[in-house]
Amino acid sequence: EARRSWWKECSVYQIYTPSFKDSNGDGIGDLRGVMSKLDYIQSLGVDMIWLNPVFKSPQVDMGYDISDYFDIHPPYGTATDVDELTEAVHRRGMKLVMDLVVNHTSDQHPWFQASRSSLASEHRDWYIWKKPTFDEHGKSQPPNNWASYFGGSAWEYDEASGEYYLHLFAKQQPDLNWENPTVRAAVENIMRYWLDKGVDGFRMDVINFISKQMHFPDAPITNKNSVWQNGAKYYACGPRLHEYLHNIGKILKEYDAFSVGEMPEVNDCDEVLKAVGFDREELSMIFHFELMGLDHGAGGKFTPRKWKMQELKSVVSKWQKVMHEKSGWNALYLENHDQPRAVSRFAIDHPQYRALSAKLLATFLGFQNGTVFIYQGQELGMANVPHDWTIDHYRDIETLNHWAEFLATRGEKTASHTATLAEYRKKSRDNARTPMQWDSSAHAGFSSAIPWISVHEDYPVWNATAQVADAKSVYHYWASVLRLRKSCPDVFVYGSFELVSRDDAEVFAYSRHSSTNTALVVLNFEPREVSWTMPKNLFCGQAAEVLLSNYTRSKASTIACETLTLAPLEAFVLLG
Ligand code: TEU
Ligand code: CA
Repeated sequence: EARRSWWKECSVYQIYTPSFKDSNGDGIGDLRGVMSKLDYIQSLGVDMIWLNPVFKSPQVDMGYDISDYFDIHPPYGTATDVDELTEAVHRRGMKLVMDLVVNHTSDQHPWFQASRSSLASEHRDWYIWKKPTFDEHGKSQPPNNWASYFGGSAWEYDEASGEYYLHLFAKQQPDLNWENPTVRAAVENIMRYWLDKGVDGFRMDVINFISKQMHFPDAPITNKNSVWQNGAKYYACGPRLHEYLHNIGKILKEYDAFSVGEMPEVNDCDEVLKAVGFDREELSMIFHFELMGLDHGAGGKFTPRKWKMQELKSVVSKWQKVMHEKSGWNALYLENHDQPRAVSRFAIDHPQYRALSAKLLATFLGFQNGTVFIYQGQELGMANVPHDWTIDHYRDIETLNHWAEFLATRGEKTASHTATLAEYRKKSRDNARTPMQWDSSAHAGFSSAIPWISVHEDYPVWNATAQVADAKSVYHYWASVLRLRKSCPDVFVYGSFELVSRDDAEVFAYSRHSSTNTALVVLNFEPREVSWTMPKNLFCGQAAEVLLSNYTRSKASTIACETLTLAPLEAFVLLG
C-alpha cells in the first residue's frame, strides 16, 4: 500500500508569468494577468499553481538570476499582488508554489556585490572563489575545466581580487557557497518569509547542485570539441546534499508544505530516493531529466538524436516501478519553461494530427503513478515555434550564447547554420516561452501591445477561447484526464505500474493495479493504423469499461480479448 499525502493527489499547473497574460499593455505578462485567469485554470481541474520566479532580477536568465528574494520584478507587479494572488488561489481551494532559486543568485544581488568588493568582505565566503591555476607559460587559467551550461568556462575572473568565482550557469549567476552556514541560514530565512506569507511550497531550482566537491577536480573529457567539460560528477548530488535537504525538509514539514526539486544530471533512482523516500524528510518529489535527454545528441543538446520507443518505455517504466516499490514519488512532466512542446517533440504537431497527439500525450502522462504537472499551453496542444523563425526571434540566453559560440568556432558554413537553427526550432527553450494563446484577436489576446517574444502564428486556430467552447478540444480532454484520475485515486494515483507488450515498437501500453481495480492505457504513437492484441491476463472474461478515448470508442463498451485495429495516434483507457 502506497502511503498517502495530500500532494500526491494534486495536479499542478505551471505558469511562466512573462508569457501568460499581460494586464497593462506593456507586452509583458504579469501577476494581475495571472489573477484574471484563475477561473480558466481552476476549470481545468488542477489543484496547485507553480509560478516561475517573479522576484527582482536583472533578467539575464528570465528571473533565474535573483537580486532580491523579498521583492517582485516591477513589470510583473508588487509584493501586494503576490499576497492578493495567494489569497485568490486559496479562495478557490487551490495552492500556490513559488520557485526557490538558491544554488546561485544574480551578480547584482547585494550579497555578491559585497562578496566581490574585497577579499576581507564578510560576504566573501558566501560565494565560491578560487585562485587561478597557471599553464606552462605562466598564464593564469580557471581553477578547473568545468563548463558553464550557458557556454564557456564555469569560472569568471575578477580583476580586482585576482580570483575566479564559480557560475554553473551564466556569469551573472554566481553559485552560492552552501558550505557556509550563514548562507544556509539566509536560505532558511527566505523560505520562512514566503511560507509565513501563506505560500504552500516551492519548486527548487537545480537543488541537487548545491553541494560541490570542494577540491574542484577537473572533469573527465566527454566533449572533444571543447576545452570545457561537464563537471556534474563533482557537483550533482554532492557530498553534503542530503544534510542540506534534510534541513530544508524540516522547515517544510513545520508548514506541511510541498516541494519539488529540480534534479538534472542524475538518472540513478537510488540516488534520487535519498531525497524523495517517504521516510527521508527531504523533498516531496523531484523532476528527473532522463526523458528530456532522449533527443540530445552526442555533441550536446543542440545536436540531433532520434529517440526510440524502447527507450521511452524503459525510462518510464524504470521510474514508475522503482518509486512505487521503494516508496518514493514521481513528478510527471513532459513540458516546462526549459523544454520544447511535447506535441512537437514526442508526437506530431502537423494540424491534421495535433489534437490527437496532444490527447495521446495527455493520456500517456496523466494516468501514470505520480503527481501530474501541466505547463501553460500544454492543455491546448501548443506547438514549437514556426519554421520561419530566424535567430532574431530568439530571446533565451542559452540559445543566443550557443549561437554566438557556434559562429565564433564554426564560421560561416551555411549548411551547418541551417542544421543548427533547425535544432533550435526543436529544442530551444523559447519553444515553450511564446505567449499563451488566449483567443483569435491581435497578439493572441495575450496583450494589447507587441509582446516581448513573438506570438506563434497558429493562434487563430489554437487558442483557449476556441477550446473552452469545444467539448471535444484538447483542453476538455485534459480536464477529463485530471477528473478521472481523481475519481479513482486507488488505481490512478496510488496503484502500481506495469508495461504491457513491452516489445511492441509502435504501441505504448501500460496497466495500473490497485487491490480492487485494474486499468489499461493503450497508446498508438504512430500516425497510421496498427494492429494490437489485448493481453490475455488482464480483463479476459470480464467487462472492462472504456473510460476515455481520443476517438469515439464508446464509453462503457466492453473490449474483448482480441486483436484490435488502433487508429492513428489512438489512445484509450480501460477500467475493470
Ligand atoms: O534549469 C536547470 C537545467 O539544468 C536545465 O533545464 C537547463 O535549462 C538546461 O540545462 C539548459 O540546457 C533551471 C531552470 O529551470 C532554468 O530556467 C534556469 O536557466 C537554470 O536552472 C538556472 O537557474
Ligand atoms: Ca504587463
